[in-house]
Amino acid sequence: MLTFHSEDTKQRRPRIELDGGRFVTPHECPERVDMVIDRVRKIGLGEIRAPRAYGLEPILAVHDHGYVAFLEHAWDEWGAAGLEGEPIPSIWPARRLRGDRIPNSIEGRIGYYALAAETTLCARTFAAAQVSKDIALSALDHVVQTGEPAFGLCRPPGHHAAIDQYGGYCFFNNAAIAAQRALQGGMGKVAILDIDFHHGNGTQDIFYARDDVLFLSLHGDPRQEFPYFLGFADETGRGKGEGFNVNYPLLGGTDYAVWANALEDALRRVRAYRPELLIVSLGVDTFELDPISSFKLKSDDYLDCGRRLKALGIPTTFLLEGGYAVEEIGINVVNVLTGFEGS
Ligand code: OKP
Ligand code: ZN
Repeated sequence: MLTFHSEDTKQRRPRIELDGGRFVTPHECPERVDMVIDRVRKIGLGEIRAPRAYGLEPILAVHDHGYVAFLEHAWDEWGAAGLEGEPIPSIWPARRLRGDRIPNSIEGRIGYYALAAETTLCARTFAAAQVSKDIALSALDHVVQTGEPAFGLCRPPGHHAAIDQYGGYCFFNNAAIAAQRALQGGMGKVAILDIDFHHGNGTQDIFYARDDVLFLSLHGDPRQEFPYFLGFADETGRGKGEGFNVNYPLLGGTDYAVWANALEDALRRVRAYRPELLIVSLGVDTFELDPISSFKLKSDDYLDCGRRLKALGIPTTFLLEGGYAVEEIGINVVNVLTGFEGS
């Protein structure tokens, strides 16, 4: 299987993450990419290719223009306002505040466009997020052109990025941008299966009222886990999107037997939908040793997961989302891919 990769994703190196009342070294770090690409090389998964540049247009096909412009300039504006450190929000349009007014001040606007505060902006965030999207689109194009699977080693991840909100380490929704391009290229139906530990609230947001993208997500129950305010089982879509959004909230401690049961239900629904393309939002923070998650998957379970995905027989694009057990992220991600390849 081809891997699409660029060292330029590592240009984003935030120094702080707000985690439970203290600032820690960010979990979503550039070393994650090194570990995955090392493993791809070590086991000889296949050729590693650089992405091509697609520009802003495919981003603007799913994200709000003002949001994208905000991300482009936020770092410079923060500094120009005399603010120090990394841009981080401190106020939001919470209930009964005006959510329909966009402030001029950078401190106001960052709260308007952020959905959470753990993720700081830093120099080159916009550049890295663009490269991440280029990796996703390059992988997508390869799958569309050849029918062969491909892996996009995306970083930063994308699935929390909503139409006009960033957070949860995500800025541009790589999976959604890829799905939208596939549809614009003439496909009728695309399925996005999100197996990251966290609910893909951004992907759900973008396609919630549409029937041309089936979105399914297996994740930690939002009563217990980030993003807390979306990802419940009763969110099934709106309008003509009714029935095309499927959430599987699972309790902390979930092991592979329980998780695979939910996966099989999701795969049954994918089959019934008969998509021309499957995009897998591939997070491996379901791993038992993940530092911020609470599922109990083991490294060998990812091989089995890959085999089950392969059994669908649908052209498949894998895009990296989360996974923060840095020592094992390469093994776990590549296990899904080798399981898929049947090796
Ligand atoms: C991004 B992705 C831990 C809180 C978790 C943010 C999680 C973002 C996950 N104390 N905060 O992997 O889905
Ligand atoms: Zn996650």
